Amino acid sequence: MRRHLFLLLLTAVCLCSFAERRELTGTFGDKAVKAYRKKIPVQAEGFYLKVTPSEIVVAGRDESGLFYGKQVAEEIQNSKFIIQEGRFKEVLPLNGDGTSFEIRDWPSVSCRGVIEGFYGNPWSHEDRLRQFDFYGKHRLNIYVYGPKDDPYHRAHWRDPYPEAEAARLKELAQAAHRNHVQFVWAIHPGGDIRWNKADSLAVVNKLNLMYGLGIRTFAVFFDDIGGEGAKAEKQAGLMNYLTDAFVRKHKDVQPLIICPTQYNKAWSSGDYLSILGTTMYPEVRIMWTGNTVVDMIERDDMEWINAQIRRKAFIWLNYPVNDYCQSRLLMGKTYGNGLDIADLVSGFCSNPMEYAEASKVSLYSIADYCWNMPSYDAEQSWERAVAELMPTSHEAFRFFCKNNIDLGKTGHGLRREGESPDFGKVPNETYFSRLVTEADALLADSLSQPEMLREIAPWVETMRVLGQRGLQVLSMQKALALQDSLAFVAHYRALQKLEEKQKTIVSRDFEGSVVKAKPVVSGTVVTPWVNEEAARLVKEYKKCHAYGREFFPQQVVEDGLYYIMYKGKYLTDVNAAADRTGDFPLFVAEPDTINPQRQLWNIELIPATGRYKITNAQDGRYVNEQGTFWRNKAQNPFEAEWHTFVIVKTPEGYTIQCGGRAGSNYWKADADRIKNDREGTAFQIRAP
Ligand code: LOG
Repeated sequence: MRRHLFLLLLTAVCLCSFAERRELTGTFGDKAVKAYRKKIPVQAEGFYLKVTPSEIVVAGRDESGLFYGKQVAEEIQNSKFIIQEGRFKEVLPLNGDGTSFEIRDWPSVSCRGVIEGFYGNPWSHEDRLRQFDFYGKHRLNIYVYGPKDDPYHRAHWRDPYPEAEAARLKELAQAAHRNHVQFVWAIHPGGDIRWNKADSLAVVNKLNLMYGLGIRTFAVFFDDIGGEGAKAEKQAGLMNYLTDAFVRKHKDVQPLIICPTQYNKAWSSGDYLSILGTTMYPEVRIMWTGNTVVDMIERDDMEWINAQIRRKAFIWLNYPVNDYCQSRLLMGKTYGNGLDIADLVSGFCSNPMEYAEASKVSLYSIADYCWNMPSYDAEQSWERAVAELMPTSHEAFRFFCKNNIDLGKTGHGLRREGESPDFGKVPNETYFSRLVTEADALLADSLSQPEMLREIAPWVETMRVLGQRGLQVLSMQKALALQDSLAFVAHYRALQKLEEKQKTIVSRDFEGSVVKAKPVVSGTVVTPWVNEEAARLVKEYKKCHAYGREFFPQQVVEDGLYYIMYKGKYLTDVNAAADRTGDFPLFVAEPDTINPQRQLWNIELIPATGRYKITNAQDGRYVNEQGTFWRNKAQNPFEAEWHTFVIVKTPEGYTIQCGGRAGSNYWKADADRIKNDREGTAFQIRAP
């Protein structure tokens, strides 16, 4: 409580600044700050700050500490100083009114930063320059250069950079160093390396060229490869060779960093990791993404990997990278990493999105987390990031971010909670209108944060279209309730126009772009609701109205009951028994006159997938991709994602193909039953 009051007082006092104070600055050994030596934190990059109405003292443990301390001093001098609980490790009042105090601060993690390690469009030169200023300001101190689609990093790792690109890298290294950011250049030779002298020299040669550009720290990546290049002994041998033949030949080169092939627990097997751990020089740092490729890091996980590699792992956090879910922007809060792992890591880097500015929302929090880990508060940090990054349209940007949080289902499994939290169970006009108006507000503000806006514009535009689509769907709901078919069809056609417009929106449509994403906004909450509700309303409408049929998408098979036939035989539920699993329907020559339902199939378009569900009319069981009945409410409940089919009309009949997570095989008639096969059978589907 006392501390709270003091912080409040202090903020107030600092905001109404004093006339310029006398400044005394220096690093640990300097005479100017000799009197304060004992107060300077012992940790590298730490600083001590003393503020009184007439004086500011900034004493850094080293140059970086001084650099960070001076930034705080500048905030104080410019009356921009805001202090919140947990911002600094120690704040000590020197008097009762908040006018005089001391701050001692230092980082929790010694290597904190960013690894540009994603697939897709690498960041531009200007993106990177802006990043380094941002890192300096937020005390991130390492940047690892390793964009997968830079040919001189990976595909053509032996080749030198063309002159113009080399010059740019030199400029980048300088800009990084100016901001007290270590610039690490990574080489990715594992795809085609031959384990011989010539290729070892080729790596040394390349590193020497990069050294010539002013780069002083290097990494070697072996991720996402197989075959010869993936051998632990060979990789460890190369790292040791490079340490001897290159690193130790230069006084100013830092120890190497390796990204191993087995860079996460799920992909680790055999003695790969322990070979690295035992044979590679202990100063070589080893990167690690956690229990899986995309994972948040906890203490137990660190203990496990550190024991394998006999050193502290260097974390490569695959967040907010979106190269495997390119339609989504990950603008939510950065949460889930343990607050107690600082002493177990040798470094902590985030792999961001190819959208450099948009990534800053998360990188801001990565910086907070790494600087003062025990006090990290994901929510508060996110709020501050959002406010800082879009000061003029803060509310609109905040709303935009809240609608771009989750990744959806991906092979890597990470989900992020809290998307579109105010959408509600019964969607209403207010929310959809807000999607439109906040998008307009952001687009209108493109001058104040042009780089951010340029990146997110396709998503902002999509947010607006999504709002407009939602409004049309609500109007369709009303028209249907009023049995007003004219209005219903008119709104449906307006919706179609918006969908056409949505299809034209792509990101990164510049020359040479590797990836053009199709933006999706609120892909977990609002977008599926709009899509599914529209499809559901059309189905309802078609049940009782004929007007406007030509405007609705043609269904290959209209919802209803059908025979599914092959060579004149009827697909039949011979053991009709609800809630049973594992038996299968058979093709039977005779029509069933006693239980005709057993030969009738309910074929129904499911709005959530746009594919068909096929169930038997007798007992409601569905047939899965294997051609087997599968219905057990507890263990095998119907899931549209898995159990719906694409039906296509061919000259010979209809093919039935699995969709979504069940793969893409077809139903194939095999003797008297259905099997799952790469090639399909043309079935007859006809109404009774
Ligand atoms: C790649 C990385 C990519 C990320 C996410 C590592 C070590 N390597 O699965 O370049 O950005 O996952 O897609 C990776 O994470 N491979």
